[in-house]
Amino acid sequence: EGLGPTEYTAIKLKVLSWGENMSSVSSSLTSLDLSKHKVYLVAATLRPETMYGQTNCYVGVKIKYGVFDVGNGEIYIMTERAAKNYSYQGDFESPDKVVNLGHIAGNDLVGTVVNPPLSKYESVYVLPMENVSANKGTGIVTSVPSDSPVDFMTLQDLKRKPDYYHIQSSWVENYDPLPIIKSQAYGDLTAQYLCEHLKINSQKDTLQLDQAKDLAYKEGFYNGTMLVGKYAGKPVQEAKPLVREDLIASGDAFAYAE
Ligand code: A2H
Repeated sequence: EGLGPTEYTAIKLKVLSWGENMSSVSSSLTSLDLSKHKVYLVAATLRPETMYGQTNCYVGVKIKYGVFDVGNGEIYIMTERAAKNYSYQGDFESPDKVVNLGHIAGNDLVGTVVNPPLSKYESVYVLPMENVSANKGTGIVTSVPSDSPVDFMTLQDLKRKPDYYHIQSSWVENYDPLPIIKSQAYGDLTAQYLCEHLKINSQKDTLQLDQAKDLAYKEGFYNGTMLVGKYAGKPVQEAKPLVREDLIASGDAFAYAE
């Protein structure tokens, strides 16, 4: 990667209901009353302008997440590593303001329903992805299958083999990629175009997915136009920092660097 720190936008996906897998988790966490406590899965993104196209959220099933009371009346779920980094940033005067309430395995979060800010889909599912790294961002990825090739291929895998991935087909079948950005080269469903063009078959094709990621990112950034939202008609380059500022101002996101 580059020389400086990576400046992510941390997106807050509010937990609306826990999935069935949470029944195996310590009761102090599952009994957190979601009508009283504001609990969020926190996903790190480099493309805040794509949040209009969120269709689900991804976790690594084997990754260990922490549940953190961050002191402002909100509870964030992310890796312990990310919480530690975050505790030295933002509004915190001291890292001991962040209190670890317990741990959850990624697999326990699968099936949980969350609200993705700006998306047309108001409630989406937490789903398993093989390519989530525990050592990058928050360990949680919000899925934009219109513009992220790995998000698209993983969603395709889940739609094709729900039983194999231990998910219900109803968690994926009604969530199709949304056209949110268009470019001359790849149209308005960039990820699907590139996956078909490069003959990518599954989320396991990591080399081709890296290639598709680079192509999608460059074309989107330099030649993409927003199709939806407040900045519809504007170039992605212009919209990107504006959407980021809006998400932070509305309390739906915060800056996170590492
Ligand atoms: B991006 P970089 Cl639409 N493991 O957000 C694997 N991938 C992770 C991750 C983790 N722990 N944390 C974040 N990411 C993903 C949107 C998006 C992203 C689009 C297109 C491309 C894209 C929606 N998913 O990323 O290695 C997140 O997905 C490709 C640049 O730190 C995050 O931005 O450069 C990006 O990878 C961060 O990757």
